[in-house]
Amino acid sequence: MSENTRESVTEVDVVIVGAGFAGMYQLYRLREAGFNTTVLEAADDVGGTWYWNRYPGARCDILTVDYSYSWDPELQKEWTWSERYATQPEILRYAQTVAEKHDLRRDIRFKTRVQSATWNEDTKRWALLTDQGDTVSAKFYVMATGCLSMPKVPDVPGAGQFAGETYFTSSWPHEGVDFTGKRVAVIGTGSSGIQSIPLIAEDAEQLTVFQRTPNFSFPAHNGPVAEARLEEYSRDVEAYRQAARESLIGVPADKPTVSAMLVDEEERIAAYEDVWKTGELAKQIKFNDIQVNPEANETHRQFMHDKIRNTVNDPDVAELLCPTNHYIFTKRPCLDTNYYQTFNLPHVRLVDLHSQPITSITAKGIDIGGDHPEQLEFDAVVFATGFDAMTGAIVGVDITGRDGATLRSAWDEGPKTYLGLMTVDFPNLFMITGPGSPSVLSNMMVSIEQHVDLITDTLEHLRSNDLDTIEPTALAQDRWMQHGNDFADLTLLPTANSWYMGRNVPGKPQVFLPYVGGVGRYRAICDEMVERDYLGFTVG
Ligand code: FAD
Ligand code: N01
Repeated sequence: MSENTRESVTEVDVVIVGAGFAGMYQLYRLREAGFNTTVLEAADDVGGTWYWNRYPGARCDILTVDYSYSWDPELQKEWTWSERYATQPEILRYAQTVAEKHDLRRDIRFKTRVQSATWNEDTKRWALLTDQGDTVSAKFYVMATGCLSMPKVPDVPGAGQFAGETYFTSSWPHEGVDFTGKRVAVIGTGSSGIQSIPLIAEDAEQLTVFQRTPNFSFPAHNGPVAEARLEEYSRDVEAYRQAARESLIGVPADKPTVSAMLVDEEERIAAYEDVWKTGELAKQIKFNDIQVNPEANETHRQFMHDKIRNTVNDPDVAELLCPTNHYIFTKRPCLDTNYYQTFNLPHVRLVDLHSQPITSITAKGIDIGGDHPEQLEFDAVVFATGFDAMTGAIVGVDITGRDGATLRSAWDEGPKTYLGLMTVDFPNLFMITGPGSPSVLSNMMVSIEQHVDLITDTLEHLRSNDLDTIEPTALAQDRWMQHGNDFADLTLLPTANSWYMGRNVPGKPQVFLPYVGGVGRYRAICDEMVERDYLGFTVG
């Protein structure tokens, strides 16, 4: 019998699904704590996001000195990032270096996708069935499957009919793509589209960008990390990291204390100019009412419109690029290099899908309708259409908990969690940066490390107290969801058609997915929960 047959069962203490930054650190911590742990990963190497998203221009949008692990002081000292926002290959190399240094790969099974997971109430164990036909049985099960790892299925009429080259930014070919001399279409103008469009335009003979919603994008001003910024970081790295853990979004930054409506226009514009010149996501919100007061928000939105109008030569194209249907910072803002300038190039065209909607993708290209229907022909079509964010990869596994409860049904009307960590009826199942935690509203590295530390400490607590299971109470879960929704509703964030609200995926329940309270506040809540003997959890 081969090792991987349906009858083959591997027994471990903990199974982790996913070998991105979350799964890698979780493996390290659990191994150090003496838990027999295995990781199952669909890809053929570590890196997660940075393994899959290899499109031209892929970079992080949090300065990489911040977007890096803090748990390996030696690595922290030795590793130097070559740019403010490192490229995907450099971040992937970093993940691979960590895997090598800590010999992580020996406990990771690559090319193994988890299909289902079932809780057995008698044995108090999870059984995970893989696409290799074998089962991994574990007492504890950690989903480190990522928030932006399940690509959205293209909901464009005729998708799949195109006979030319088709690419997805979310699973770009490892060998790269040569667009030289080609007629290329890019669908989508979120962060992935905005990063890749200028570079695709450099090579393509013709580039047509299909835009449904324009986004706010700031110049990244990439280059070496400024000396002053490096100094701020290296003066006392541990203090800097601690400040990140206690901050709003996981990067040390002053909290705005002044209303945009209480300063004069000159001061406001100077603040917005500063944001434009700095290109740092973590330092973009200059006034305390930008995310809560439409009038205040409008002042920053108008500033951005002026910047776009001053950059794009054709006034009609500039207007199309000005976001008017959502407030600034209610969708994740983008960082770019020459995005708006790209529309000044003679071989680049912008198609506004509101006036000329896609009627169908055809074998030869894309047909658009409206008052001026056209049949456009392409050699390559790039989908930069995003992800089924935060819940997609979790419910992508067929998870069955106590008494046959399925996670898909439990989350029918939107995800329900306590602290974004666990769900009622699914004992011993943890989610790293799950819905209901700060997660994608933060520097993910900080949120990942906090969840991994919390999960590891929890498993150690159970072990040292001879306890087998942990699960939230229904009351705690209900109250946490209520708190998260109430908090989000105090802001403008739920008003946008964003993936934060699940509005990008047809039929997905519309609830605000991450916790808006900030990483510092959330950490304090988790710490208090532990101090009060796992308040809101039933342990047994
Ligand atoms: P991932 O890196 O997504 O890893 C999840 C892994 O789980 C994947 O390897 C996947 O193959 C595997 N997996 C999923 N389902 C299964 C299954 N059923 N069976 C087996 N394996 C499975 N965040 C920031 O904070 N700053 C940034 O600058 C930033 N830039 C980003 C840029 C891009 C292009 C994208 C897409 C996201 C970015 N993010 C950024 C968010 C990013 O996803 C996180 O920062 C972080 O990398 C997530 O790590 P993770 O380990 O939680 O998940
Ligand atoms: O995805 P998105 P993404 N027809 O959902 C459009 C992180 N990230 O991969 O807005 C036509 O933002 C869609 O239009 P609309 C970051 O957190 C970071 O770009 O739904 N268009 C939108 O324009 C980011 O927020 C970086 O109207 C369709 C685009 O496709 C998150 O990942 C880089 C369509 C999708 O944008 C997701 O970013 C990359 C359709 N049927 C990603 N369906 C950094 O810079 C969708 N669209 C660090």
